Amino acid sequence: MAKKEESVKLLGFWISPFSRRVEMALKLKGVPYEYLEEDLPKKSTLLLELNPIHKKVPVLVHNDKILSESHVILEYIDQTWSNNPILPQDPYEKAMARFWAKFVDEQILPVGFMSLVKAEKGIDAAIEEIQGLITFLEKEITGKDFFGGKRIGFLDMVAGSMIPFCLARAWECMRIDMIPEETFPELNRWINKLSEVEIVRECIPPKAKHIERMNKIIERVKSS
Ligand SMILES: N[C@@H](CCC(=O)N[C@@H](CS)C(=O)NCC(=O)O)C(=O)O
Repeated sequence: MAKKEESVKLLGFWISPFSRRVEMALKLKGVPYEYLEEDLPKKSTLLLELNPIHKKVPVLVHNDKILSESHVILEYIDQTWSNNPILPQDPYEKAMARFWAKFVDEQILPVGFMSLVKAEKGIDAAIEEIQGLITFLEKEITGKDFFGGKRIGFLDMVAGSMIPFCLARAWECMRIDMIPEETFPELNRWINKLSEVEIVRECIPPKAKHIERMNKIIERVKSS
């Protein structure tokens, strides 16, 4: 828990999966924090001052320390508040959690959104490519409750904020069943379990409002 004199502030944006995962971590640790909502694509002067390099949310301000980039922030939170560990202790498992988290953000996200919406090689080719990537996660979750084992951890926060509660909503707008139960039974089981976790439920964007905003973003990307 945060000590009394500590100040923890999070600059975020409601539909940002990167912000959502940081909130999950703070809630899991029971750290009190002040949430400052950005209004993207407009950016506050505060955001530009705190994150002049990337100019993106999330930004965590812990007392006089400023952190950006969600994976870095999650690791910082995990090491600063040691209760309810987020990353595995075992060095190999820790490295693997980081590896798969990068895979989600750097490979699944661009193909699962931009390439799909643009569909330059056709929609079927884009779906096949995304499902090929998702198959790796299906194998990874097989036999486990969560990626983190019995409880949610680093990869659950990264993949959970990104896949079921962000990309899947874009796929729904496009009427695509990207993760059908028959093909991805283990991932569907994981998504159902994740949806029951209190802190996850508290952090995911309200669905109807999210879908409405996603439709607008998709239209903007299509016409760009
Ligand atoms: N790699 C960053 C990505 C953060 C990110 O892309 N944030 C988006 C919101 S979802 C943002 O602030 N975008 C503003 C912009 O690109 O100008 C992280 O893990 O935190």
